[in-house]
Amino acid sequence: MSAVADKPLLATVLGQRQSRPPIWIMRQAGRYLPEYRETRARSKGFLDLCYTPDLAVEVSLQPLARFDLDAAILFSDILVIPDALGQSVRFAEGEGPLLEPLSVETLGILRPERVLDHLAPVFETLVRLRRTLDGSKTLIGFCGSPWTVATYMLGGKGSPDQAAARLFALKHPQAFAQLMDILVDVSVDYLEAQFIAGADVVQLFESWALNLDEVAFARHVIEPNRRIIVGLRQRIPNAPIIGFPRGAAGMVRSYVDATGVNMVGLDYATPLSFANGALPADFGVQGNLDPLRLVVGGEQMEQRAREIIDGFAGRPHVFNLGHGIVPQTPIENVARLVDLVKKG
Ligand code: 1CP
Repeated sequence: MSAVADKPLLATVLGQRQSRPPIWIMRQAGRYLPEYRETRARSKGFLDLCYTPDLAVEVSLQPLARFDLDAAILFSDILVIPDALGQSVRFAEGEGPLLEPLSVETLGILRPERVLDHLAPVFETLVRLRRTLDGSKTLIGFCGSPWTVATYMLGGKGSPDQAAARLFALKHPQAFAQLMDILVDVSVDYLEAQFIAGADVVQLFESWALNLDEVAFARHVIEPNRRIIVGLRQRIPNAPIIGFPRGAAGMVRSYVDATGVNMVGLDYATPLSFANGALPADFGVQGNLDPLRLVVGGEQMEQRAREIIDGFAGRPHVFNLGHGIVPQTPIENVARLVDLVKKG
């Protein structure tokens, strides 16, 4: 980790308020950029892109070549973990990910001991990014949180209600706990290795923290994220961590208090007044513009972006979307948003 003071985004995650919020954009490298599609076409497939440092570095830096963003995020995916564990993971062109769903009987195929070796190219990508990046830019590593990764491992693909994982957790609590233990342990190793390779901060993507009752939320979201953070900080003291529990709603304060994240990412359905009321006055937030406002641009985007900046002006704030940027986003709208956030 290099000097915090030189990196406005890292400093904000660590609790320092800035006169203008720093900005990065979730899923900033990817399909809305023609240069990404060009690099993707040169690869042998999406996972090959993630595991080829030359290409992954190129793709990670593409958004920073166009826009004055304050951070680069490692180009990879949350599903490299099931792949590294030995589960079959495919990314069909133009579709989402497809996994061979796990069952109680097939849990035993998972091989935690091979994860770090399998993911060595990801660490190499971070080492090279660290060397290349300007000193003012924050380098973000990440992993999927255990519940979110488990929804794909059990359901085989993204689903609107995560029913496969919710049913599995209710019907087979012991097998489910075993799976979560594996994911917690490998995530600690994986994130530790990302810091050693040069990440300044990591984000825990809990993209499917929706649709859980409070008991399940405490058990499947709060507790595993807390265990990852405790485990990680035993190895990397004070490791800077952003948690993004999408859909946490009324559970956001419990999540923040129990997990120990430095900053919480808010989805776009979270009202600014609710967040300000629920969170401690000096606690940092990231977010939370609706990605579809970025598709439409103009006043629909600008007015809301200003409301968000004003709404969180009293606390550390990293500007971001409230979920990932979508492929149909016009590039000129991204340029305008970055300009507005940085200059007003
Ligand atoms: O065909 C292609 O080129 C693949 C499209 C793509 C890309 C560009 C996928 C498949 N993943 C990614 C990159 C990615 N994914 C990054 C890289 C860096 C960046 O942010 O720029 C990151 C951080 C992710 C994280 C990720 N993958 C999440 C969490 C964030 C979120 O958006 O909720 C999730 C849920 C995934 C799974 C995944 N991988 C890819 C897709 C299309 C999906 C979502 C599938 C679904 O709908 O459930």
